[in-house]
Amino acid sequence: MKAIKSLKQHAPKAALLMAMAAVPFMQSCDTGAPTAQASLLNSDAAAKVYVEPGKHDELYAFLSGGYNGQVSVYGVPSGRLLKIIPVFTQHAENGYGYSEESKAMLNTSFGQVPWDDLHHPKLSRTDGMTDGRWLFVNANNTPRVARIDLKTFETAEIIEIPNSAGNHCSPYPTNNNEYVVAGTRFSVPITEDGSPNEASLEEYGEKFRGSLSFIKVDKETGDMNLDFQILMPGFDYDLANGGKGPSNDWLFFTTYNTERAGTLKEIGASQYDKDFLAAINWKLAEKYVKEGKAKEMPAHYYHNKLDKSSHIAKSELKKTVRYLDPADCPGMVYLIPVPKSPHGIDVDPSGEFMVVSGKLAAVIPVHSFSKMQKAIENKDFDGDIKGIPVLKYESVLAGEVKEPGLGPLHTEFDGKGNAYSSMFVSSEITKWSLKDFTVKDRIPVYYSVGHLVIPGGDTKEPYGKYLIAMNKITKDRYLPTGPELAHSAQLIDISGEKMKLLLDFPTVAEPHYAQVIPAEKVAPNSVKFYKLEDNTHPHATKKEAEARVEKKGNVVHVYQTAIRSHMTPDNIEGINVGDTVYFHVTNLEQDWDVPHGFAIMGANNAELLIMPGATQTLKWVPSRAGIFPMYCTDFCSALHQEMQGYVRVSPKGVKTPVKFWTGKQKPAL
Ligand code: RUQ
Ligand code: CUA
Repeated sequence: MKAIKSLKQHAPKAALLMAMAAVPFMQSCDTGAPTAQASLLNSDAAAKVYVEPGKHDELYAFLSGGYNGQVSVYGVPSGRLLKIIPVFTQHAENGYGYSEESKAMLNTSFGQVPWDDLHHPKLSRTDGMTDGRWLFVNANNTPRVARIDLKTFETAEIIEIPNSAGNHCSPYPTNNNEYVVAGTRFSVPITEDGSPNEASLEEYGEKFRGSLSFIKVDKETGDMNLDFQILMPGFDYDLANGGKGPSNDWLFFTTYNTERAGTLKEIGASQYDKDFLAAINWKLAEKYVKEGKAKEMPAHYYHNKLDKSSHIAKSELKKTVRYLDPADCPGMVYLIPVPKSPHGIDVDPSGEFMVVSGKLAAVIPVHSFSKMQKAIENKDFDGDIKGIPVLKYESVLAGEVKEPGLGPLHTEFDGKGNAYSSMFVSSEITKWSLKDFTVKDRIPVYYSVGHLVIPGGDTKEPYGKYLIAMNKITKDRYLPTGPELAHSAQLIDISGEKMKLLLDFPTVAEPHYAQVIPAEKVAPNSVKFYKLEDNTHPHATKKEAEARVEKKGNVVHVYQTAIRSHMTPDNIEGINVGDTVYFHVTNLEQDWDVPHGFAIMGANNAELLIMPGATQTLKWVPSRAGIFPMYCTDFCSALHQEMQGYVRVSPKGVKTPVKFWTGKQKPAL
């Protein structure tokens, strides 16, 4: 452990880099192996996380699922998993991305993309505080931003981001969701005339550029619209966050690879001692756009929206995007040097401090917003890059946190003058003071923590009390489950001077960031069922008497209803091998927590899980003749097991008349 401390103080950057590469995970320098953890536990830890059966948790936590492309919802402090919300990945469990209604949600300019890598959830805001209306999340791989409606816990909308590759610093809202911003991690060749985005990889330095996208969010409906982009130098844009209070009009983005290395970035992007924090005055950008400074370029991207009353997702192909060039927009963008290869940028609740966690740096630099403004006023510049002034490091610096640990990644705040930073390499959380930037406490986490989150810790008034560390590596923390182990979250009590570990809980796939909000801001608005009378689905069947089968040529529409405990019709004939059959199933229930499922043998598809009052459609092309059972998959009543039926499939060309019935209903022609 000593070796690491001295390394941290004296070793040149290259040695630090090597040490980091060689030490994928490590226990805390100060407390040693996990065997020492018993003493770190609150003596009353169990009581603090115990939520009596039947009682609700105090907070909702929305954790990103990383490479599962979904969001998982937990109760805090219990760590109970409440729901997985499918967003960018097909979810066979409820038919998301498989049903005819939801398929379009995953449309992109590359076709239907059934998966993505979701990193950052951000709650919508009103006056700088989370309001519990929507959750914005990013797709890293095929650049997209989604909005989840927290009334229904459903993905309401997905917008693709053009001129982007690796949509990592995304989606970051301003204090009233005036904009949700998304920056590209990979720079790409951007051709303003619409010719193909192709260039020699050897021309990285000259031709590749970065883009920052500004998505406008409708105040009432939450609907997103890509308003404009800012074309930036070809760095890699990593993370972002909006200002608050005095810095309300600004957004900050960390950049790395300002060397613009096109290959072997682990070395190429670590040449310079400093990279940049890009500060963007979004109010000014908005003004420039209004004044007509934005130019338009051809683009090709999808915008998919779920219609609330029909529950059908519809896609729109967008063909242009507006953009601003910082060189034409004085005062809009500044670059602030930061120690090389920074990761997170987090703004403190007062809006004065911008904390930049440089994973390779031995200190955590804290920049000052007021000093930044002064430096701009005094033109304290160190030249410019493509017309963007570079401010002097010392002119903006408020101070540095010394010896925070190794590999700082992200910082959040408790609203009581303290900041908490995650240390990936030394596997710990470091608490430090915003007054004098000195370290006050540290606690080991198991292991290799990425993001951390404090309820409201990214707003102007954090709710304090808890911190959740989201760890990349679990190793020995749980019973082994073969080569792949669950990632883990750790709940830490931050209400006192000393941090105390309360609870470990496994997460679904890899949590990156999370958002935590008091339950009372979300729970009262939760929709219990959809009103049947408001269902505008063109294939809805609102009464059993209207259930039917219609066949034209080889296309069959089954208008089916489900109610405890039968489906109508439950006997169907007249379908042939190779027909395209659509089961439009309407759940007639008007009661909370009574979904019905629908599955049919051999379907090359997922099931449907139909919410009360909604209609969902399963497409099925039978490949062989025979009798095909279908049934409800969700145990909905004592007679759930009886909620079943048959479909007869006749060989191709055989003219079996179309007939359907349920119970006493007479076979109809
Ligand atoms: S990242 S572990 Cu994808 Cu938010 Cu920092
Ligand atoms: Cu409906 Cu089981």
